[in-house]
Amino acid sequence: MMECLFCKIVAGEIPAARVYEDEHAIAFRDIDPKAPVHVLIIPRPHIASIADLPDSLAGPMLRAIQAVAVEAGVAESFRVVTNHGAEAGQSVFHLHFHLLGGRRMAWPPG
Ligand code: DGP
Repeated sequence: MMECLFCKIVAGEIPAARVYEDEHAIAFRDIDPKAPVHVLIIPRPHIASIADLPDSLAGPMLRAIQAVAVEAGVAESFRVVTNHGAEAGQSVFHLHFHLLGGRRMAWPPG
């Protein structure tokens, strides 16, 4: 899936401000941040969305999110969002979890 933008970031072909990586996942700052902390956590393999996430990666992705929250200094309070499908707001079709923090969050999201 080398036409995939986030696959290219995983491969290092497109630069990104990486803040975390392990054997399963990488995390980097969102190019258009919606909060003081806005990091995207993505699996290394190409997985289109959460609907295709295999059991073998579900736990590791959540652990990566926890680790990024600690490293970003927002472990006390943060929000995790993933959009599945264009109607829900997904624009990049490589699974990513938005980790947002550093400000008060409103509910419900738009
Ligand atoms: P979503 O709309 O849920 O699919 O979120 C996609 C996010 O990806 C959006 O918040 C902007 C971010 N994004 C798109 N292109 C790039 C890029 O080239 N670099 C980085 N760091 N983020 C990107």
